[in-house]
Amino acid sequence: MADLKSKFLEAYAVLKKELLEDPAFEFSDESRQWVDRMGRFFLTCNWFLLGKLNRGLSVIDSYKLLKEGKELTEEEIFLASALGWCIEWLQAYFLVLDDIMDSSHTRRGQPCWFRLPKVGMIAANDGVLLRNHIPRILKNHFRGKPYYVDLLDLFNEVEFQTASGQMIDLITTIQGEKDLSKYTLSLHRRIVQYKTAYYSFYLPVACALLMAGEDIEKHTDVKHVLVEMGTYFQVQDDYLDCFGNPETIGKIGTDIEDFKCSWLVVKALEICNGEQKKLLEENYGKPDPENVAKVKALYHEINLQGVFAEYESKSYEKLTTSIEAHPSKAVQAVLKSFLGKIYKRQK
Ligand code: DMA
Ligand code: MG
Ligand code: MG
Ligand code: MG
Repeated sequence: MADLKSKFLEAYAVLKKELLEDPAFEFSDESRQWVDRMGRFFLTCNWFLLGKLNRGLSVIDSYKLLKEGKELTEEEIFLASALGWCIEWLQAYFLVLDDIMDSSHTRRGQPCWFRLPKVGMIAANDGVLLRNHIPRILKNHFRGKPYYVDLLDLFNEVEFQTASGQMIDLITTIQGEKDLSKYTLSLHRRIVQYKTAYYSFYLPVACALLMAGEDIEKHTDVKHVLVEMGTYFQVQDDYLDCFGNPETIGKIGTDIEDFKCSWLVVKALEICNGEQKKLLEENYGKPDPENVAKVKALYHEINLQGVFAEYESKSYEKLTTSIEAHPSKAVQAVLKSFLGKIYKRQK
């Protein structure tokens, strides 16, 4: 695995060089430096230290498992890495905009990109640019492949689903219409399925399946399990937003301030008595640290940590059962490897 990680990083160097020499644009030194700095900020800086890059690496991981132990060629390793990096670019694009919209302060232990003095709202266009790096890479390396069109379709569809998920995440919080009664488990599920599960879980495996020559339309059962896993992953993200250690997760939570339809507030609403509900209504979605502290104290009082621990072990059991029902051992291995990476994660 250490070897695949270093090959994965080597592939980045190749892709980056190509992007900085893209013949479709006449780069000046200044613009090249800007893109280079963005790449270092989003794609390589800090990531291995924080132990992440899961989405990107999971394409090679999955592809390897699908090949059932057969030695991968250098070309296969490079292509799987390139697709992994495309997912990291997609993630960078969504995160730079997500941090603006969520008024976040830190990401991966450093200030959010848009918070940097020389960046500010240039970050909006940087997001667009990061997104545009994906089709440039796909064109350079996959244009001649029989699955090229399917790959483009896949990235387009998943991007559409993610942006739609972000839309519903955002429009449910619109100021002046603060109404906690609409925050239910089914609304939460809809948001997280679209904003997180498709791009973080389905996309890497679908990329590996396409590379392996599979028809992804025939793998609806795999998609279903991955969407469930992605939902569980975002519940963990919601949990860590409040209960995680900012030094470990690299970001400071903003869900309470932002009036987000987080799993925690949905569960709290289910458990709370009338008085506690009133406290929640008065304090949820306000920027003042005092209001936030009251919400957090309530979460402790009703033992949301215990409720989450129970959800976590139940989800693990359910996912394991669905995975073991899959007829292919290779596919089971792909899904189990994914689940193993996220179960009880602290970051
Ligand atoms: C993230 O939701 C979803 C996308 C598509 C970036 P979030 O705002 O909960 O993420 P984070 O907690 O990382 O800001
Ligand atoms: Mg966010
Ligand atoms: Mg968000
Ligand atoms: Mg979050």
